[in-house]
Amino acid sequence: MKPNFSLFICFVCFLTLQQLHLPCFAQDFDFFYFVQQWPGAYCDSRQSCCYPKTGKPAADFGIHGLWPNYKSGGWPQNCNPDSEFDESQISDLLSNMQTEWPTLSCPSNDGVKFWTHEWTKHGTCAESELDQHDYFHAALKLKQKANLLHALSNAGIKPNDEFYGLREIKKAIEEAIGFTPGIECNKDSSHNSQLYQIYLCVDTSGAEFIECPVLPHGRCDSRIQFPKF
Ligand code: U2P
Repeated sequence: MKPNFSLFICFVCFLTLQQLHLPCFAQDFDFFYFVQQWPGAYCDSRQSCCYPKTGKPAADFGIHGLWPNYKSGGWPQNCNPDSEFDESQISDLLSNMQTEWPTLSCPSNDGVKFWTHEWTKHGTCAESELDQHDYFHAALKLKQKANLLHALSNAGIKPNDEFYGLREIKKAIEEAIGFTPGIECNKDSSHNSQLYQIYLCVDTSGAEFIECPVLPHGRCDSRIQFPKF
């Protein structure tokens, strides 16, 4: 009797989802990581770096991605193989994408490969909240709102190859944005720990910064280098 009843409930749920036109792949998530990378650290490491076809990016943080995440730690990925990256949906954003979300991978390219990867792996897991245009637009707006380089330079922290306290860097960003960031480091060829990526947490609408439910493990020393670019 009981198993049949569960089956019936499942069937009713399925019919309701169909009525609401909710896709069956709809996957929930708890918050976004908005991740920005410092090009000086990407290039000054063991991995190779190539400037985009449009030329050397500005000495500023570049967007890496807007990643749906779970409070428990993990994250969904590659949620909808049928949803392809479509440049025509973001044609009004492309010139901003080139300056704010530049690719640094080799061989040199125009960025479409990077944006396709980010959409396919991460963006498709947020489609219940943001369509493709909204997703990329949200990331561009967050970059402007965070203005990380300004927050750091206001506190005297500049990309000049000097070393700064990890706590000092976190404090400068917290004072400017109101929330504690996650900091990820990598190593240069002399094994110096350097500022590589900054993680800010964002609500599921993609518009508001929030306190991070969980912070990534950053692999940083207590003093880290802010390399020139
Ligand atoms: O950390 C290495 C790579 O794992 C992916 N990552 C990491 C943390 C997280 O919360 N979500 C996530 O996707 C990133 O992969 P990418 O988007 O670059 O392919 C990250 O670079």
